[in-house]
Amino acid sequence: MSVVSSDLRNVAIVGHNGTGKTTLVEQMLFQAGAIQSCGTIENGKTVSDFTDEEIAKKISVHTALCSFAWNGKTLNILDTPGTAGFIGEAICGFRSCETALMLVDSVDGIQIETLKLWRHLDNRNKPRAVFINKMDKERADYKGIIEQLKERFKTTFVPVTIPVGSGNDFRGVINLIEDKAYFPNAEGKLVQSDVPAEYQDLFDEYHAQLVENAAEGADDLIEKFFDKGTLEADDIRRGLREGFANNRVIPVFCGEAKLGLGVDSLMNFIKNNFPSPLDKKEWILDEKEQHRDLAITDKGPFSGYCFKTTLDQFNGRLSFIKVVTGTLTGNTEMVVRPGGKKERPTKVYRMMGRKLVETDALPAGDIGIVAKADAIMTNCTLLEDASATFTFQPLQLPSPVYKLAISTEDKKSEVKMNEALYRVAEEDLTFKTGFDEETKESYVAGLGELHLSMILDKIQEKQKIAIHTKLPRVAYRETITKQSGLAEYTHKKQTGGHGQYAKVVLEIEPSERGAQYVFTNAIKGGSISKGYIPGIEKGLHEQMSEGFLAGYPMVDIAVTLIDGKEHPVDSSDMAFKLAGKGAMKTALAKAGCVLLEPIMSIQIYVENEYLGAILSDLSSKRGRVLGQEESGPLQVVKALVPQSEVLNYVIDLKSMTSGTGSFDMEFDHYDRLTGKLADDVIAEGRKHMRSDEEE
Ligand SMILES: Nc1nc2c(ncn2[C@@H]2O[C@H](COP(=O)(O)OP(=O)(O)O)[C@@H](O)[C@H]2O)c(=O)[nH]1
Ligand SMILES: [Mg+2]
Repeated sequence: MSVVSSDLRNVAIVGHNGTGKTTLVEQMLFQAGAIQSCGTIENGKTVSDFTDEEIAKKISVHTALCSFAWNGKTLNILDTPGTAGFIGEAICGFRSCETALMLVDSVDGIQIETLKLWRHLDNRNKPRAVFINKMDKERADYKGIIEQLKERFKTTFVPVTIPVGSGNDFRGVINLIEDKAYFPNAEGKLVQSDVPAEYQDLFDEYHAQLVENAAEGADDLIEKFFDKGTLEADDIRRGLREGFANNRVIPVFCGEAKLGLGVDSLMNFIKNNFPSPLDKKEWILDEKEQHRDLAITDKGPFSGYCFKTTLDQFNGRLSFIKVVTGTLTGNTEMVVRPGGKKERPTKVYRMMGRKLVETDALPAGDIGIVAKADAIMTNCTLLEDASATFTFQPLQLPSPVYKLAISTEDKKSEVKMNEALYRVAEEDLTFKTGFDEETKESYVAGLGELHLSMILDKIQEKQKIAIHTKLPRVAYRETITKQSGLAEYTHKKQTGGHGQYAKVVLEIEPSERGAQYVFTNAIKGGSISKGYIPGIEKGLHEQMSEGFLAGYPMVDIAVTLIDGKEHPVDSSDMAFKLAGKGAMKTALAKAGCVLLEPIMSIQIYVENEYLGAILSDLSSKRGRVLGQEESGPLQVVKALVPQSEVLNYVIDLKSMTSGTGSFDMEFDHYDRLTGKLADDVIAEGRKHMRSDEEE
């Protein structure tokens, strides 16, 4: 059966870890008849938690796509992880879906990731609904949780379903729009019935609120509501639909995902009232790098983007594609930007957890899979019309803030480790790996401890290798503080036939911060031939990269070559390189070498109550606060802090803010390090210098 764009509903299921997202998706699939029985987290057989690590750890780590039919519509549901380290995967979900469904626990209410994900949805102005799950839990409090949401997020929450009973006694839901109740029968199947008489008062109370909130969804309905004091059923639906699509009202549902209670009311609301992709627009960058809206439409040539890539053991590279305009089929020829390579998919698929289901076509607004298209990477724009010049807005992902140095026992393990790490980095753009030339360490960088440990554990287990981690070395630098005065060095050796001879006289002085290296040739009268100058410079560079005090690269030095001497037979590039290096070393000894440390610019996002703790911690870390401003419910603190103090900031901030804080960090500049801290770094650095010399 072919799918039309107006029948599509794309929904990202988000929420704090353990609120029941994966279980809810399983029930949706079951009730829609897409699967014959329900797997559970406990037996490790759910459709959307299918990777070995997810089954073993019982948490979602990847975003899984499930496409299925529900009462004539096609739902693309993305089950996202709710743990901080895997926010990148949740962002893939936001990017590709027009709407989100936030799961909240009926007892725990708003949790850390609820807050953070809410902020992400706000930043994207994404329409969202809330499902208050686990109504069967003791002390479940539907009304209380809705009050908590209102208090916290200061927007209009409108209950669409309400629970019948609560905790042990939870037995069904009342649908306020339909004026019906749903209870499971003896076989566990949901049966529609009238609203129980003892619930009529509660129904009336909630229904009155529903009408009032629906009126807020559209301006003309507000007037109508004030005139008549109520709204007709169709107007209520329209008000909710428009209010939801414009992110003015947030419909709230309740249920028990484990048993499927409340799930069909939710799916029906999605089917009837969630916007189709045709009602929404995509953000693009035009040829002048200006942001523009692009309507999602089935007209015109195919365009779309890849929002996620997985490297599947059996199917090779799988590219998750959002179709924006036109239709994508196996025959669609497209150009891939950036890069400009051509691809033709041959086949296109829908997805059901790990299973690919071949389909004829993916219409505009649809989400599907192209396999083995090696030119397509996450964030690529795909265009059938090769002359089109726009690109789609890439995923707005957080950059890695937690770095570890890694090593293995032997070369063979290292090769295996690196291959595996590069594959992960291709799938997960919040993860980076590489070799740091300065500190001579291999590293991994990610969003936190759990993020990195899950990646490394999986590789150790699969490749049967041991990976050791430690905090990375800080990339200190060295520089000088005064003029050296004249410094000279003669390299002279007589070994059998040819000798070696070169003499260099130079002077060094500090240059401005950031200048790195400045070279002036002030030789008069040609005491050294021009041809030897590059050799001398090579020697200078070598000494600068080896450092003087503690083995760290030297920066911001101006070198003036003043004089020297050459020999008609015994001089060579090599001899001048060694003389240059020697003269540099002599000069450094006289130029007051000091250590420089990297200073990071950091932006910290915390709630007001943690501000005091954050500021005093920054000052104990030798940080300098540059400013502080309010951004919605958060305080944003900008500061400069030495890198050596914030290698573990992910962990420190987590404990200071009960996990609610977050931060971005980037290198800013180098600054002088003095006193005992500098002495310690120098002593440590000298140990390495000595062991290097011994090698
Ligand atoms: N009591 C109760 N437990 C539930 C319900 N829904 C899910 N769970 C359990 O909550 C745990 C977390 O569920 P999961 O679907 O993995 O949550 P996710 O992390 O949000 O995907 C599992 O042990 C589920 O069996 C529910 O409605 N009631
Ligand atoms: Mg899950």
